[in-house]
Amino acid sequence: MTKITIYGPPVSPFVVKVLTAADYKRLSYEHEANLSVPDVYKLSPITGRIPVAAFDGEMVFDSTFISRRFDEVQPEKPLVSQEPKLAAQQRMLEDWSDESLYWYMMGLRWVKENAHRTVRQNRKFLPLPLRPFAGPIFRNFIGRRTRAQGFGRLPYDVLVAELGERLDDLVQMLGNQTFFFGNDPCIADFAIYGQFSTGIEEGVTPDFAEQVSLRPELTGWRERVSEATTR
Ligand SMILES: N[C@@H](CCC(=O)N[C@@H](CS)C(=O)NCC(=O)O)C(=O)O
Repeated sequence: MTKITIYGPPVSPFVVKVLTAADYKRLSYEHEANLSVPDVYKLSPITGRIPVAAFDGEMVFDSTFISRRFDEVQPEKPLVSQEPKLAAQQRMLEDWSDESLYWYMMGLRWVKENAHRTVRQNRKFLPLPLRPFAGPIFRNFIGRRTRAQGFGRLPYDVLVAELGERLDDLVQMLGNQTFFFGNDPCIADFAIYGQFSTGIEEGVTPDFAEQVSLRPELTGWRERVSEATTR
């Protein structure tokens, strides 16, 4: 059996994505959640991002590559359908969640209404001597990325309204299905679930949490993913 260790704190949506995917597949793994910023660069020198996971000591970076590896080491309960067209749709929705929904959530983490909470939440990841400077460090190295990407430049009410419209799109896509692509969850469910977790937990982005809570179809779906991954 492959020995798997997943590295990264569950404050990251991508860490939650791989943890829930592994739980759904009933994979056994170790989870190393307590990493400092320098640890991240040591463990993940190619991207400098978490999650990373060790498979029998071989390091794999990026939540998408890690999840693919899960299906290789254990094909049961596949994260992507065997049917090519369905698989393409699942990967596209996963990618939309990782590369687009993520930025709505990040944009809201760094608006002036929420940035102080984001800094407070992340201060613990800095080495002790740097913690007094957590505000400028995180605003400069992470917060400014939302401006570079573009969503960080949108007026607050526009960003919230656009997020609401994307959530309405998700409600439409879900329809009356149990999960986004039928009776079983797939990698797209876990990717969106991860973004929702970061957006809702720990009270950092109450605006994100409110937009989800206004849509009972999505809160119901979230509960079903949680049930499918509880061990
Ligand atoms: N595409 C990557 C994204 C990973 C990512 O952006 N991780 C963030 C945490 S949410 C990170 O490691 N940030 C640390 C940094 O930017 O220095 C994946 O799917 O794993």
